[in-house]
Amino acid sequence: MPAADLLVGIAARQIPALARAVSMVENGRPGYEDLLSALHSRVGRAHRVGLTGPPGAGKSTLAERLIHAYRGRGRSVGVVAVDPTCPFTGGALLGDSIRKESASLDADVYIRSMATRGELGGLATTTREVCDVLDAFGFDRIIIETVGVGQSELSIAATADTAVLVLVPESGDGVQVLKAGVMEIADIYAINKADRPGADRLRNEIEVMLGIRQGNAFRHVAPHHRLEAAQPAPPSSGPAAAPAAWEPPALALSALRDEGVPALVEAIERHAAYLGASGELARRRRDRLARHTREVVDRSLRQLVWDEGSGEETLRSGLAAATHDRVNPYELAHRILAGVRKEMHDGRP
Ligand SMILES: Nc1nc2c(ncn2[C@@H]2O[C@H](COP(=O)(O)OP(=O)(O)OP(=O)(O)O)[C@@H](O)[C@H]2O)c(=O)[nH]1
Ligand SMILES: [Mg+2]
Repeated sequence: MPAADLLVGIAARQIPALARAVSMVENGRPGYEDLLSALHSRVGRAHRVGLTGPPGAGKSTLAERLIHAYRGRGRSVGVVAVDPTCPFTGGALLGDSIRKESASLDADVYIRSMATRGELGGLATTTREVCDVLDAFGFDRIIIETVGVGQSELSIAATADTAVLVLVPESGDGVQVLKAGVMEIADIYAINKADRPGADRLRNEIEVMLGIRQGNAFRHVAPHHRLEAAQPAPPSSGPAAAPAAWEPPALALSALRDEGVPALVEAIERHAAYLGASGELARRRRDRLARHTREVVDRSLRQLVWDEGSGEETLRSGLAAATHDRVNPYELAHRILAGVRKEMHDGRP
């Protein structure tokens, strides 16, 4: 399908056009940057929620609960699952109604699994761009599921507006996780599988740790920290009521039993309101725009040197010309770059 038809299809909210556009971006097929560029004016309306956490923490189960919750509020939802070890089946929890809706023309739910490919950092860019396509399509909420708590996963999580870190009682010492700096990025801590023992302890540790960060170790800690205590927050009276600083809540829930999910939805909505009212959303998006632009330039430069220019050729001939221990990588790199500069100067490639 030509890009122009894709644009028309996306404007008409047709799922097949969306699916094709996402594949085009995911695989970096010719013309994908032009497509993204053409869609750009429609990007920025969706609120993006990152679900990050260790393998098997229940992120997909939770994502499906969130889909239901959002649908109940009349919101449309797109989901991007990055390299899940247990891919979405679109089945276990998603009812027939939602699967049917996905197939209909005016779809309100779309779930997409992405396989890991490309080098580190590249995946974050591609994920962001796939989310941009979903955003342009008009989804109100976009959920990004990433497995793991390493740097590369966190860089994907950082493309979200609201980062939810999903932990489980088995995650072990919550304080260790915090100390590792892994949790710095989270706006909301979701302790899933609270139907199992240990959730209260983990939640307590997280709250104490967050309190210490904010200079008051016990500010967060409720008199008791049971699952039943995780009630929805009082509804905020609109964006004007948003606090001056965001205090990341730690919520216990059970995605499996569908307990505590409304409180999570409420926290996400409160965070969205906070971001808007505090100016933080505009700031984050500006930062992300700068980072994204740099990434696009980096990507184009790599392409210019290695794919379109003579870089690969110079590298190969340089390696072939001498025994390996004689090749000076700095000299060779300089030669490669000099070659590319000359090509640019001469109007090639
Ligand atoms: N006991 C309990 N099990 C749960 C809960 N939520 C999810 N699970 C189970 O945990 C397992 C993993 O759930 P997933 O939703 O696939 O977890 P995930 O984090 O998406 O997994 P990956 O994408 O592979 O990292 C499944 O067997 C779920 O049924 C929960 O709240 N309590
Ligand atoms: Mg999953």
